[in-house]
Amino acid sequence: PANFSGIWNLTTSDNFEGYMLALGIDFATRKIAKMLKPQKTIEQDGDSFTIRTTSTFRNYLVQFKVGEEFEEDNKGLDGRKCKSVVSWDNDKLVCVQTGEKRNRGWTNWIEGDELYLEIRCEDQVCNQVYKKA
Ligand code: RET
Repeated sequence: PANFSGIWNLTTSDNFEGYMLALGIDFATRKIAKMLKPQKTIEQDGDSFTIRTTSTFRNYLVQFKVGEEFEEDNKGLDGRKCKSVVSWDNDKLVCVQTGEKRNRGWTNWIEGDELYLEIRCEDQVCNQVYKKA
């Protein structure tokens, strides 16, 4: 399958505000968060992943093995706990985050030197593009 390892810098982000609203993120946090240009640092060892989202404001860490359900606490985001599981859909990484929020999850894939990330919550979809550093 695909190799996501590397450092990726945000270039474009569409409807991050809608996604944050769906998560119930407060106004002050949204104002700061939408100005950020986060960086993703991905370490992939076969089906084991460490994905670090870092910014000047707040960081988020998620670690998982494809196909193994894990508890995700979403600390620093909305703080809700989810039972999450990531699977391969061809060369796309698809995460389903089961919890209080309906239709919550994300999909990650690579095209050339760009990383695409679609993040979903309820009826909101945010699309981001990251460029390889
Ligand atoms: C930041 C800043 C504080 C507010 C919010 C954030 C959102 C982080 C998100 C991370 C998603 C990570 C994923 C990793 C797997 O590929 C930037 C920490 C709301 C949405 C999907």
